[in-house]
Amino acid sequence: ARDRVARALTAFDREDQLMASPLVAGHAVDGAAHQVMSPVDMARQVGAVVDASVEDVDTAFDSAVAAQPGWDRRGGKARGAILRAMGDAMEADMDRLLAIMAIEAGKTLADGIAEVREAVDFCRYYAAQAEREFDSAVRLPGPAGETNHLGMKGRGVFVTISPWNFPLAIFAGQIAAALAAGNTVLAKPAEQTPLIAFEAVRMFHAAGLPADVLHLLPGRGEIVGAALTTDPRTAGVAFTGSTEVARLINRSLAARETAIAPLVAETGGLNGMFVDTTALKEQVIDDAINSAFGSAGQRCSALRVIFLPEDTADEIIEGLAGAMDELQIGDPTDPATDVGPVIDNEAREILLRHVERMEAGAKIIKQIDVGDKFDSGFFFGPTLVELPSLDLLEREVFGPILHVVRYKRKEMTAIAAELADKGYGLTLGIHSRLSSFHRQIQSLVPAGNIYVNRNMVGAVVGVQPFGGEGLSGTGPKAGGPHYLHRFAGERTVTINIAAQGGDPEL
Ligand code: UN1
Repeated sequence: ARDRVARALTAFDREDQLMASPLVAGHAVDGAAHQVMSPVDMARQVGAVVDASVEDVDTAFDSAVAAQPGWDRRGGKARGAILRAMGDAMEADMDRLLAIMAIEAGKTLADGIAEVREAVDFCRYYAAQAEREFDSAVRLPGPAGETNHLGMKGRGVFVTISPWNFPLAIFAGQIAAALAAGNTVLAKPAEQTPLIAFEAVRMFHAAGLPADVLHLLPGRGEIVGAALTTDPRTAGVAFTGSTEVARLINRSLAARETAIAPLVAETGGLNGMFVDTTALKEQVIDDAINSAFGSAGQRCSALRVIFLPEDTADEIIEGLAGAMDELQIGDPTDPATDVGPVIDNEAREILLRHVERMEAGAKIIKQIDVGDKFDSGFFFGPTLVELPSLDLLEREVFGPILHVVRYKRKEMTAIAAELADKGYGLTLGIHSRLSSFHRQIQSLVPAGNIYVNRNMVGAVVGVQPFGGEGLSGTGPKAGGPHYLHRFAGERTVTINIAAQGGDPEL
């Protein structure tokens, strides 16, 4: 794999530049391009992107509205076949996708491989569901003299707005779900990662998706995102990103005088891991390091606060600090690298300010020095902070910072309740050999995904459906059996069979 990625990177180096632009009904829109920079090497321009204009959004809507009934009528099997072809294409072109994500998003090779697999899994999972559930209505029991059938169809034009931290898996996953359910799609990628998105949309079209069924609209949230979510033609929005932006989208949708549209939102988390004295310490350390610092902590599922019992806290903290020394930080295209850069300067500034604030009220136990890498790319040393209380942590901190809180046995319930009060509910880790402890923590802390005696990131499509509650999102869970239903309209058809001379099915 290493050689193949190296070849893909070399091929990539030779290209003058990668370009991304709006793709409206298959046409790459021309315009003034601005630079896409790499988080790995600040001096390096990776490519350029032309942002969509409000007129492009309008044209894309016209085209997608016209194409939707035909796409829906094709049926689940035909739609599934195209999604499967897309999955196969991504699998076959994995090296190129890894290379683009490493340079544009700073993804390590291990993370990139997992991400391409996840994107492929999403396509196949939703394809299978479309094939199974969308071509026939379910007959329901009812009174004699009539038949009742429940069927599903697309809602119309779905808007997808995706994050830079999973610029392929979540981008393609949202699109695949909306398409599988019979919608046409207007997709807005994150501002930081238009290049991989452009590549993915071209691959969807090459896999047989008609050009008017999926449109790409890169650009800023304030302009393109706002145009997409205020438009009366939007039948629904799938969004992954911050809680604040999910609220804005909700308001935009609600302010329209057209159809009341669903929002499928997957937002932030303030994820905790609760450890008791029966936990296996080596396992705790391994899982905490992986969950907090993997992907440079840039996952909504990542561990942010570990709660340690006072009897074993010192030993575990020492183990965590030791394990942090072993982390390889640097070039994401080097297979030995564990932690790449954070996405951009703004992201790093927020982390730096957070640590400054922590220096006042908390104790910085350890911060890895990234040396001169700090000046070449947006690297940020993994940091371990001990908090006197949870009061200092109000919201999600998106990066490689792990907070520790020590607790006395009799304070445990109160501390868990304090975490619950923050209002998030995404992932939760529990390390203990007592099932009574598992049950107690689960009853105290809201979470959509609970991981017991293991790490808490990397939910597998179809196996660990993923999504949160409260400030963390609306559900239903991505990669789970109910997700597609939120993208679909249900239709109940009741027929008075006496009036047409008998049950047509008998
Ligand atoms: C996100 O980080 O935006 O389980 C969500 C996981 C991933 C998280 C994706 N599914 O780690």
